[in-house]
Amino acid sequence: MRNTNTNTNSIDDIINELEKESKIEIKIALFGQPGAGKSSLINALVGKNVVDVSTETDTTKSEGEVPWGEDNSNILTDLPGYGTSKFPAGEYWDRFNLDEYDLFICVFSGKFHQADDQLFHKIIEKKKPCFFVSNKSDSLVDTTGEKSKQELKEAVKNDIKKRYGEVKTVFTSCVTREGLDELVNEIYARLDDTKKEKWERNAKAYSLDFLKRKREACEKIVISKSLLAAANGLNPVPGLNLAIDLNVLQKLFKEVRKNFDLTDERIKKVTKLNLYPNLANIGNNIIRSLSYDGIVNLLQKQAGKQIAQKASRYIPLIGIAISAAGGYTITYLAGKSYLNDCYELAEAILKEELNY
Ligand SMILES: Nc1nc2c(ncn2[C@@H]2O[C@H](COP(=O)(O)OP(=O)(O)O)[C@@H](O)[C@H]2O)c(=O)[nH]1
Ligand SMILES: [Mg+2]
Repeated sequence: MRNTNTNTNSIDDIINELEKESKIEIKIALFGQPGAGKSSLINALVGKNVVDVSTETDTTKSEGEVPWGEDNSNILTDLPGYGTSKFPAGEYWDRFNLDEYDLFICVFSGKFHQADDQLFHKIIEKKKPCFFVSNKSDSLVDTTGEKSKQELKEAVKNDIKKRYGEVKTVFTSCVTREGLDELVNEIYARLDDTKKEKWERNAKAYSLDFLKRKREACEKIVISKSLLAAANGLNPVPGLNLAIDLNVLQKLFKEVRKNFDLTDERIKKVTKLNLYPNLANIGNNIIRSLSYDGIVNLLQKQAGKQIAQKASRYIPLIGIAISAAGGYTITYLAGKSYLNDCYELAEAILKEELNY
């Protein structure tokens, strides 16, 4: 028997919320000339190499859809050339279901390419959120040596403005990482409110500010999943008042770890750097706490020693906190402790990347 009706309702609400949240899709389309750096930018947004970057710029093919993030529910798409014989303009929009996209990013390097003009007009006509990325900003130089980098950027912006009016242009470099934090934030600004937090949880952080926001966005999931882990386990075994569902916690930990992109490989790499003494410990915790035993260990730390050592899905709480609220506090503290470990390690990695 579940505790009370009100309790059951609120748990159902949480389950509904989490289900809704997991079904949210973020779909972003990148287009632009081969060699402009679309694949490189996709990898930069995801934070790892998910698509091949081409060395032969004139033969680069479109990669198509790249699913990534929690449940692969984020999609970055590299759109092929518009209005070619293979993809005629008239069929293009429907063929790639472009109505479903949240955002369009036109990528170019150096001068804006006339060939992308038609598709961009179509996007504006359809009132879809869009902006420009002028990539390879590292190699933006005036061959005559007369103009400064800032002047070159102004010239690019003016060219865009003349064509399309006020549309944002972000200058990026996948080599120096210039503008990548701005890119991540410009995408955030254009997403629906319902999608913003998911973006914060999944996109690669290029600034300490974004990493903090990532932690906050993750904490909301920790709160609801901790409640679920405690409430789901209510009376699973006759004679026990409460148990904690380890399965729910394990999934939560995996998700948080993924949001901070802490693969075993990355953890080992950073802990070897010996940036500060505690880092190796934190890294070990993150890896170890993914097993049922590790989770029980973490729960015990929050609750004293009163949780039974039992590596089955449900961990009974004996003699303490005989209420869902008590179970929730313990699971929440465990979840938060896991999140803090992930954050601390990710912060050390980012500071290293930013040469702090
Ligand atoms: N200098 C410089 N080269 C870049 C940058 N971004 C991508 N590239 C290079 O440009 C080439 C084409 O990149 P790719 O991402 O495959 O372009 P795509 O055809 O638009 O997908 C590759 O050799 C990349 O390494 C950048 O910001 N600066
Ligand atoms: Mg490509």
